[in-house]
Amino acid sequence: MTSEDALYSRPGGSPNTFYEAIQLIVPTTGYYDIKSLGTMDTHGYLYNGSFYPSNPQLNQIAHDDDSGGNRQFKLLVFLQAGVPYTLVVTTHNSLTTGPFSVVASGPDNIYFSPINLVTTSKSNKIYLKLNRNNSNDFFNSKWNECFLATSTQPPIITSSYSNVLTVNSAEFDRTGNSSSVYYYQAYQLRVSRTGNYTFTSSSGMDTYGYIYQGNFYPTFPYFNIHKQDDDGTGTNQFKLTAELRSDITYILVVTTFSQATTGTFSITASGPDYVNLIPI
Ligand SMILES: [Ca+2]
Ligand SMILES: [Ca+2]
Repeated sequence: MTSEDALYSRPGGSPNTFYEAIQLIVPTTGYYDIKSLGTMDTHGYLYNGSFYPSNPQLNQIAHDDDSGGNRQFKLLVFLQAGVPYTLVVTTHNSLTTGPFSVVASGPDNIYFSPINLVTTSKSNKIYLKLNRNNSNDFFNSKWNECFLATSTQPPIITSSYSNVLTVNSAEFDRTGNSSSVYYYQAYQLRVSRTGNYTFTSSSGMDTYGYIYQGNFYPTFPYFNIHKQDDDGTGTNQFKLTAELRSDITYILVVTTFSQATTGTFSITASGPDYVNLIPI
């Protein structure tokens, strides 16, 4: 869900919620289970045929808010083979954006097709996991390929984190000389899927970023460095691209090029799965 998505007024709910409309069709008639995964509070609506944002109750046949647990929708619906339906994913609150996934199970594949996905970056945002056997542990089964009709790329999931460096922040001398003061914010960094991840800063400060593998020792700043970068974005902002393994804990350290610099910053992380950053 991004700010490029369309807005509408959710029935009985918040005005100005972003939504994604996804066309679906099944080759076999039967009960299908469709739910969202993510951290946003989602709603799911199913429509028989087309969805009209200006009249969102027309054609509606199912709606759910939180049956999937963790504020995720879960729709158990009886779908007729060969009949086009529209799944609308939106959020409980206004103007909410973030990544989400849709997973489905049933007696056969569900074929999804995005309706209002207009850019390639957006086409990577939703991915779907299907299980033909409808077994109880399908959430633990392997991810299939992206089922979005327009996507040939693996999913790219982006998350953002903001923070501030102040005179009360932790300090170290990133040059290792113990003679200078650089404020920093350290994060415990874990991923649940091994792969290449990119971390980019955005700030009025000239930032400097490090990824440490295992422990970070402020008095030995060169020890355990996995990646470091100063100006990889070309605008004084760091851009760290690194392969991260799911079985290793890393430390991301955000600091500055010059000494004793304070200010706000944000970090955008992208990769094949969610990135969990915990300030430490
Ligand atoms: Ca919900
Ligand atoms: Ca820099």
